[in-house]
Amino acid sequence: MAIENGVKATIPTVDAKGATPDALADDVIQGLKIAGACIIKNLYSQDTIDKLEAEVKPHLTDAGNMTYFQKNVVTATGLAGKSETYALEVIGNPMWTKVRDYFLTYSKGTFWVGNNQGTHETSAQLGSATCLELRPGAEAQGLHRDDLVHQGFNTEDKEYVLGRDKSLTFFVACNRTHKANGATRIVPGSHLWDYTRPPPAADDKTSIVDAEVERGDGVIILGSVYHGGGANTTENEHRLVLTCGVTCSYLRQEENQYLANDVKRILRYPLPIQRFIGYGSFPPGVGLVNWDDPIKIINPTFKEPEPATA
Ligand SMILES: O=C(O)CCC(=O)C(=O)O
Ligand SMILES: [Fe+2]
Repeated sequence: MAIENGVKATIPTVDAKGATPDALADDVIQGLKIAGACIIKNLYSQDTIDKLEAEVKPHLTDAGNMTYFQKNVVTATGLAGKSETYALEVIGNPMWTKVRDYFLTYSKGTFWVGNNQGTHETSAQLGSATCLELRPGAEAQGLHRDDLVHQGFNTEDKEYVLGRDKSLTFFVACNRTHKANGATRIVPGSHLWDYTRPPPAADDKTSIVDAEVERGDGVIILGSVYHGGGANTTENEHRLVLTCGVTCSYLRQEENQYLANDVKRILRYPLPIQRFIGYGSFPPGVGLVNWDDPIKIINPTFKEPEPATA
Protein backbone atom coordinates (compact mmCIF):
# COMPACT_ATOMS: atom_id res chain seq x y z
CA MET A 1 0.00 0.00 0.00
CA ALA A 2 1.57 3.24 -1.13
CA ILE A 3 1.43 5.70 1.71
CA GLU A 4 4.87 7.22 1.35
CA ASN A 5 3.93 9.74 -1.34
CA GLY A 6 1.55 12.01 0.52
CA VAL A 7 -1.55 10.12 -0.64
CA LYS A 8 -3.98 9.48 2.18
CA ALA A 9 -3.90 5.84 3.23
CA THR A 10 -7.14 3.82 3.23
CA ILE A 11 -8.41 0.65 4.86
CA PRO A 12 -9.86 -1.93 2.41
CA THR A 13 -13.61 -2.32 2.99
CA VAL A 14 -15.81 -5.27 2.06
CA ASP A 15 -19.56 -5.79 2.44
CA ALA A 16 -20.93 -8.94 4.05
CA LYS A 17 -24.41 -8.36 2.59
CA GLY A 18 -25.18 -11.13 0.10
CA ALA A 19 -21.69 -12.67 0.31
CA THR A 20 -21.04 -16.26 1.40
CA PRO A 21 -18.70 -16.50 4.42
CA ASP A 22 -16.15 -18.20 2.17
CA ALA A 23 -16.12 -15.53 -0.52
CA LEU A 24 -16.18 -12.79 2.12
CA ALA A 25 -13.19 -14.35 3.89
CA ASP A 26 -11.24 -14.46 0.60
CA ASP A 27 -11.79 -10.73 0.11
CA VAL A 28 -10.85 -9.97 3.71
CA ILE A 29 -7.65 -12.04 3.34
CA GLN A 30 -6.69 -10.01 0.26
CA GLY A 31 -7.35 -6.75 2.11
CA LEU A 32 -5.29 -7.86 5.09
CA LYS A 33 -2.36 -8.90 2.94
CA ILE A 34 -2.31 -5.48 1.26
CA ALA A 35 -3.05 -3.17 4.19
CA GLY A 36 -2.84 -5.25 7.41
CA ALA A 37 -6.42 -4.23 8.22
CA CYS A 38 -9.86 -4.68 6.70
CA ILE A 39 -13.35 -3.33 7.48
CA ILE A 40 -16.31 -5.68 7.04
CA LYS A 41 -19.62 -3.84 6.66
CA ASN A 42 -22.97 -5.36 7.72
CA LEU A 43 -21.47 -8.45 9.34
CA TYR A 44 -23.96 -8.79 12.20
CA SER A 45 -27.70 -8.16 12.40
CA GLN A 46 -28.96 -5.58 14.89
CA ASP A 47 -30.64 -8.47 16.78
CA THR A 48 -27.33 -10.24 17.27
CA ILE A 49 -25.70 -7.03 18.50
CA ASP A 50 -28.65 -6.54 20.91
CA LYS A 51 -28.00 -10.02 22.32
CA LEU A 52 -24.26 -9.46 22.58
CA GLU A 53 -24.79 -6.17 24.39
CA ALA A 54 -27.30 -7.69 26.81
CA GLU A 55 -24.91 -10.54 27.70
CA VAL A 56 -21.72 -8.49 27.86
CA LYS A 57 -22.70 -5.16 29.44
CA PRO A 58 -23.39 -6.59 32.94
CA HIS A 59 -19.73 -7.71 33.02
CA LEU A 60 -18.22 -4.29 32.28
CA THR A 61 -15.99 -3.23 35.12
CA ASP A 62 -13.84 -0.19 35.53
CA ALA A 63 -10.42 -1.13 34.18
CA GLY A 64 -9.01 0.91 37.08
CA ASN A 65 -5.32 0.30 37.33
CA MET A 66 -5.09 -2.35 34.63
CA THR A 67 -1.73 -2.18 33.00
CA TYR A 68 -2.33 -0.89 29.53
CA PHE A 69 -5.64 0.90 29.50
CA GLN A 70 -6.13 4.60 29.84
CA LYS A 71 -8.48 6.37 32.25
CA ASN A 72 -12.16 6.28 31.24
CA VAL A 73 -11.79 2.91 29.51
CA VAL A 74 -14.11 0.28 30.93
CA THR A 75 -13.66 -3.36 29.99
CA ALA A 76 -15.20 -6.81 30.23
CA THR A 77 -12.89 -9.83 30.00
CA GLY A 78 -13.28 -13.60 29.74
CA LEU A 79 -16.18 -13.27 27.32
CA ALA A 80 -15.69 -16.77 25.89
CA GLY A 81 -17.30 -18.20 29.01
CA LYS A 82 -19.50 -15.25 29.96
CA SER A 83 -21.48 -14.77 26.74
CA GLU A 84 -22.83 -17.67 24.73
CA THR A 85 -23.61 -15.36 21.81
CA TYR A 86 -20.02 -14.14 21.85
CA ALA A 87 -18.74 -17.73 21.79
CA LEU A 88 -21.03 -18.88 19.00
CA GLU A 89 -21.28 -15.76 16.85
CA VAL A 90 -17.97 -13.99 17.36
CA ILE A 91 -15.48 -16.81 18.06
CA GLY A 92 -17.49 -19.16 15.82
CA ASN A 93 -18.06 -16.72 12.93
CA PRO A 94 -17.23 -18.70 9.76
CA MET A 95 -15.61 -15.78 7.91
CA TRP A 96 -13.41 -15.00 10.92
CA THR A 97 -12.55 -18.69 11.30
CA LYS A 98 -11.32 -18.92 7.72
CA VAL A 99 -9.36 -15.66 7.93
CA ARG A 100 -7.52 -16.51 11.16
CA ASP A 101 -6.80 -20.06 9.96
CA TYR A 102 -5.31 -18.65 6.77
CA PHE A 103 -2.88 -16.31 8.54
CA LEU A 104 -1.91 -18.55 11.45
CA THR A 105 -1.44 -21.87 9.65
CA TYR A 106 2.08 -22.30 8.34
CA SER A 107 4.98 -24.71 8.43
CA LYS A 108 7.77 -24.30 10.93
CA GLY A 109 10.97 -26.23 10.96
CA THR A 110 12.61 -28.34 9.84
CA PHE A 111 13.11 -30.49 12.94
CA TRP A 112 15.12 -33.67 13.28
CA VAL A 113 14.10 -36.70 15.31
CA GLY A 114 16.83 -39.29 14.85
CA ASN A 115 17.12 -39.82 11.11
CA ASN A 116 13.82 -38.18 10.30
CA GLN A 117 13.50 -34.56 9.30
CA GLY A 118 10.09 -32.87 9.20
CA THR A 119 8.09 -29.71 9.66
CA HIS A 120 5.28 -28.85 12.01
CA GLU A 121 2.18 -26.92 11.08
CA THR A 122 0.89 -24.18 13.36
CA SER A 123 -2.80 -23.45 13.86
CA ALA A 124 -4.93 -20.82 15.60
CA GLN A 125 -6.29 -20.59 19.14
CA LEU A 126 -8.15 -17.95 21.12
CA GLY A 127 -5.94 -15.25 22.60
CA SER A 128 -8.40 -12.99 24.41
CA ALA A 129 -12.12 -12.25 24.47
CA THR A 130 -12.96 -8.77 25.71
CA CYS A 131 -15.11 -5.68 25.42
CA LEU A 132 -13.63 -2.19 25.38
CA GLU A 133 -15.88 0.73 26.18
CA LEU A 134 -14.32 4.15 25.73
CA ARG A 135 -16.09 6.77 27.79
CA PRO A 136 -15.86 10.55 27.33
CA GLY A 137 -12.40 11.72 28.30
CA ALA A 138 -10.60 8.51 27.28
CA GLU A 139 -7.34 9.51 25.65
CA ALA A 140 -5.88 7.94 22.50
CA GLN A 141 -3.75 4.84 23.01
CA GLY A 142 -0.15 4.93 21.79
CA LEU A 143 0.09 3.36 18.34
CA HIS A 144 1.38 -0.20 18.78
CA ARG A 145 1.41 -3.68 17.28
CA ASP A 146 -0.57 -6.35 19.12
CA ASP A 147 2.15 -8.93 18.43
CA LEU A 148 4.38 -7.16 20.95
CA VAL A 149 2.64 -9.44 23.48
CA HIS A 150 4.37 -12.39 21.81
CA GLN A 151 7.57 -10.50 21.10
CA GLY A 152 6.91 -10.31 17.37
CA PHE A 153 9.76 -8.83 15.37
CA ASN A 154 9.91 -8.67 11.56
CA THR A 155 12.12 -7.06 8.97
CA GLU A 156 10.66 -5.16 6.00
CA ASP A 157 8.87 -7.13 3.30
CA LYS A 158 7.68 -5.76 -0.04
CA GLU A 159 4.73 -8.16 -0.15
CA TYR A 160 2.96 -10.19 2.48
CA VAL A 161 4.72 -13.44 3.35
CA LEU A 162 2.78 -16.09 5.26
CA GLY A 163 4.33 -16.65 8.69
CA ARG A 164 4.83 -12.95 9.41
CA ASP A 165 2.03 -12.87 11.94
CA LYS A 166 1.57 -14.55 15.31
CA SER A 167 -1.79 -13.01 16.07
CA LEU A 168 -4.84 -11.18 14.69
CA THR A 169 -7.59 -9.16 16.33
CA PHE A 170 -11.24 -8.97 15.32
CA PHE A 171 -13.27 -5.95 16.51
CA VAL A 172 -17.07 -5.95 16.46
CA ALA A 173 -18.75 -2.56 16.74
CA CYS A 174 -21.72 -2.48 19.13
CA ASN A 175 -22.41 1.14 18.30
CA ARG A 176 -21.45 3.66 15.65
CA THR A 177 -17.75 4.09 16.05
CA HIS A 178 -16.29 7.31 14.68
CA LYS A 179 -13.32 9.59 15.16
CA ALA A 180 -14.87 11.65 17.96
CA ASN A 181 -15.89 8.70 20.15
CA GLY A 182 -12.59 6.86 19.76
CA ALA A 183 -12.60 4.75 16.59
CA THR A 184 -9.50 2.56 16.35
CA ARG A 185 -6.68 4.40 14.56
CA ILE A 186 -4.85 2.21 12.03
CA VAL A 187 -1.71 2.68 9.91
CA PRO A 188 -2.45 0.73 6.70
CA GLY A 189 0.65 -0.86 5.20
CA SER A 190 2.68 -0.77 8.43
CA HIS A 191 2.40 -4.57 8.72
CA LEU A 192 5.20 -4.79 6.14
CA TRP A 193 7.55 -2.31 7.80
CA ASP A 194 10.76 -3.13 9.54
CA TYR A 195 9.97 -3.29 13.24
CA THR A 196 12.72 -0.83 14.12
CA ARG A 197 10.65 1.85 12.35
CA PRO A 198 8.56 3.85 14.84
CA PRO A 199 4.84 4.55 14.35
CA PRO A 200 3.89 7.83 12.66
CA ALA A 201 3.36 10.91 14.81
CA ALA A 202 -0.07 10.88 16.45
CA ASP A 203 -1.22 13.83 14.29
CA ASP A 204 -0.11 12.32 10.95
CA LYS A 205 -3.37 12.47 8.98
CA THR A 206 -1.85 10.93 5.84
CA SER A 207 -0.74 7.63 7.36
CA ILE A 208 -3.28 7.14 10.15
CA VAL A 209 -6.87 6.19 9.30
CA ASP A 210 -9.78 6.19 11.75
CA ALA A 211 -11.63 2.88 11.33
CA GLU A 212 -15.09 4.47 11.32
CA VAL A 213 -17.82 1.81 11.29
CA GLU A 214 -21.51 1.32 12.02
CA ARG A 215 -23.12 -0.90 14.65
CA GLY A 216 -22.77 -4.51 13.43
CA ASP A 217 -19.68 -3.90 11.28
CA GLY A 218 -16.38 -5.65 11.97
CA VAL A 219 -12.72 -4.70 11.66
CA ILE A 220 -9.89 -7.23 11.45
CA ILE A 221 -6.24 -6.32 11.94
CA LEU A 222 -3.05 -8.34 11.73
CA GLY A 223 -0.87 -8.43 14.84
CA SER A 224 1.83 -6.74 12.76
CA VAL A 225 -0.07 -3.53 11.94
CA TYR A 226 0.31 -0.31 13.94
CA HIS A 227 -2.98 0.79 15.50
CA GLY A 228 -4.45 2.09 18.75
CA GLY A 229 -7.76 3.12 20.28
CA GLY A 230 -8.69 6.74 19.55
CA ALA A 231 -9.65 9.47 22.01
CA ASN A 232 -13.26 9.88 23.06
CA THR A 233 -13.75 13.63 22.84
CA THR A 234 -17.57 13.52 22.91
CA GLU A 235 -19.69 14.84 25.80
CA ASN A 236 -21.72 11.70 26.35
CA GLU A 237 -21.10 8.93 23.82
CA HIS A 238 -19.75 5.55 24.87
CA ARG A 239 -17.80 3.59 22.24
CA LEU A 240 -18.53 -0.10 22.73
CA VAL A 241 -16.41 -2.61 20.81
CA LEU A 242 -15.98 -6.35 21.31
CA THR A 243 -12.55 -7.81 20.65
CA CYS A 244 -11.54 -11.35 19.77
CA GLY A 245 -7.77 -11.83 19.74
CA VAL A 246 -6.34 -15.02 18.28
CA THR A 247 -2.82 -16.35 18.37
CA CYS A 248 -0.67 -19.17 17.05
CA SER A 249 -1.12 -22.57 18.63
CA TYR A 250 2.38 -22.81 20.11
CA LEU A 251 2.20 -19.49 22.01
CA ARG A 252 0.74 -18.69 25.39
CA GLN A 253 -2.77 -17.20 25.28
CA GLU A 254 -2.86 -13.50 26.15
CA GLU A 255 -5.82 -14.06 28.49
CA ASN A 256 -5.53 -17.18 30.63
CA GLN A 257 -8.57 -19.09 29.38
CA TYR A 258 -8.22 -21.95 31.88
CA LEU A 259 -8.68 -19.60 34.83
CA ALA A 260 -10.89 -16.99 33.15
CA ASN A 261 -13.76 -19.36 32.38
CA ASP A 262 -16.31 -21.46 34.19
CA VAL A 263 -15.79 -24.81 32.42
CA LYS A 264 -19.43 -25.78 32.95
CA ARG A 265 -20.35 -23.03 30.51
CA ILE A 266 -17.62 -23.99 28.03
CA LEU A 267 -19.01 -27.55 27.92
CA ARG A 268 -22.27 -26.26 26.43
CA TYR A 269 -20.48 -25.14 23.28
CA PRO A 270 -19.75 -27.19 20.15
CA LEU A 271 -16.53 -29.20 20.48
CA PRO A 272 -14.47 -27.17 17.96
CA ILE A 273 -15.24 -24.01 19.95
CA GLN A 274 -14.30 -25.70 23.25
CA ARG A 275 -10.99 -26.71 21.74
CA PHE A 276 -10.40 -23.30 20.14
CA ILE A 277 -10.94 -21.55 23.49
CA GLY A 278 -8.05 -23.59 24.88
CA TYR A 279 -9.38 -26.95 25.98
CA GLY A 280 -7.56 -28.74 23.20
CA SER A 281 -4.03 -29.69 22.26
CA PHE A 282 -1.89 -29.04 19.23
CA PRO A 283 0.54 -31.30 17.43
CA PRO A 284 3.19 -32.33 18.02
CA GLY A 285 2.50 -31.97 21.75
CA VAL A 286 1.31 -28.70 23.29
CA GLY A 287 -1.45 -28.57 25.89
CA LEU A 288 -1.63 -32.26 26.81
CA VAL A 289 -2.81 -33.49 30.20
CA ASN A 290 -1.62 -36.98 31.22
CA TRP A 291 -0.12 -37.03 27.68
CA ASP A 292 -3.69 -36.98 26.41
CA ASP A 293 -6.46 -34.74 25.09
CA PRO A 294 -7.31 -32.10 27.75
CA ILE A 295 -10.97 -32.21 26.76
CA LYS A 296 -11.13 -35.45 28.82
CA ILE A 297 -10.39 -33.45 31.96
CA ILE A 298 -13.35 -31.13 31.58
CA ASN A 299 -15.57 -33.89 30.16
CA PRO A 300 -14.62 -37.32 31.60
CA THR A 301 -17.29 -39.09 29.51
CA PHE A 302 -15.94 -37.56 26.30
CA LYS A 303 -15.89 -39.80 23.23
CA GLU A 304 -14.33 -38.73 19.95
CA PRO A 305 -17.20 -38.10 17.46
CA GLU A 306 -17.49 -40.79 14.75
CA PRO A 307 -16.00 -39.56 11.48
CA ALA A 308 -18.80 -38.55 9.08
CA THR A 309 -19.57 -41.21 6.46
CA ALA A 310 -20.48 -40.26 2.91
O1 LIG B 1 -9.74 0.29 21.65
C1 LIG B 1 -9.30 0.13 20.51
O2 LIG B 1 -9.84 0.61 19.52
C2 LIG B 1 -8.04 -0.66 20.30
C3 LIG B 1 -7.53 -1.35 21.51
C4 LIG B 1 -6.19 -1.96 21.29
O3 LIG B 1 -5.58 -1.82 20.28
C5 LIG B 1 -5.57 -2.78 22.33
O4 LIG B 1 -6.04 -2.76 23.47
O5 LIG B 1 -4.55 -3.45 22.03
FE1 LIG C 1 -3.96 -3.17 20.14
